[in-house]
Amino acid sequence: MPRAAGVSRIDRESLAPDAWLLPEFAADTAPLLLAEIAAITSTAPFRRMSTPGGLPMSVAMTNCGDLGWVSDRRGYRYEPRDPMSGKPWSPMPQSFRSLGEQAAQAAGFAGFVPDACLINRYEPGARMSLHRDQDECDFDWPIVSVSLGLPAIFLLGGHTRAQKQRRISLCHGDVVVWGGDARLRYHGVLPVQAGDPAAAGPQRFNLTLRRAGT
Ligand code: MD3
Ligand code: FE
Repeated sequence: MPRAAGVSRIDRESLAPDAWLLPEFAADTAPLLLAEIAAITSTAPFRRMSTPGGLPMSVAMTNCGDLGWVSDRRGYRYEPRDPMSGKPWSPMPQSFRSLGEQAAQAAGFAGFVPDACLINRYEPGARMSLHRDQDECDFDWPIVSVSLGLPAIFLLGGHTRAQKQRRISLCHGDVVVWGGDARLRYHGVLPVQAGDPAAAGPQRFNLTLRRAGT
């Protein structure tokens, strides 16, 4: 539900050292972000990539920017071209880049310029198991994540897989910045439940703005 004009709310909340939730930071630009996702996926459609073990992931993915994250039998890595078409990924839209820069700035990470954006699509039932993001060149840069559409319960773990996870709900327009000490924490997403399609249709999208190259 949109917030009434003039009604203030907390503008950032610490989730862990160096991890900041910016509630509804992307709410106003969400329609533009969704239009950009539609344009990107007209040439680089969402697809369910396989894990190195050969199982299809439940989350469908695509990318934009200079580099895109891919997974297949050969492993996880960043590639400058979409393996489905052999063509370079679409350039990162200005709206994605400036959202990433502004969110990082608001969380205290000045100078962040993303060069890669992984776009995840969760249909009801899709989930992401516990993992770390460790395929980027330099873990000194933060990752900015943007949630759109259906809400999800995010699992924030520790620095070992065994550490207990906190559950955090992420809603349409919420942005989280993961830097410094939080950058290599384990994390995952519980199965997304069906819900109100008003914001972005019967699905959840997540953008992760990253600096993957040097
Ligand atoms: C915590 N995506 O694409 S975003 C991913 O909602 C990924 O689609 C989830 O995990 C999603 O890799 C979660 C939140 C996120 C992203 C990167 C992180 C949390 C993170 C890096 C370090 C710690
Ligand atoms: Fe991740």
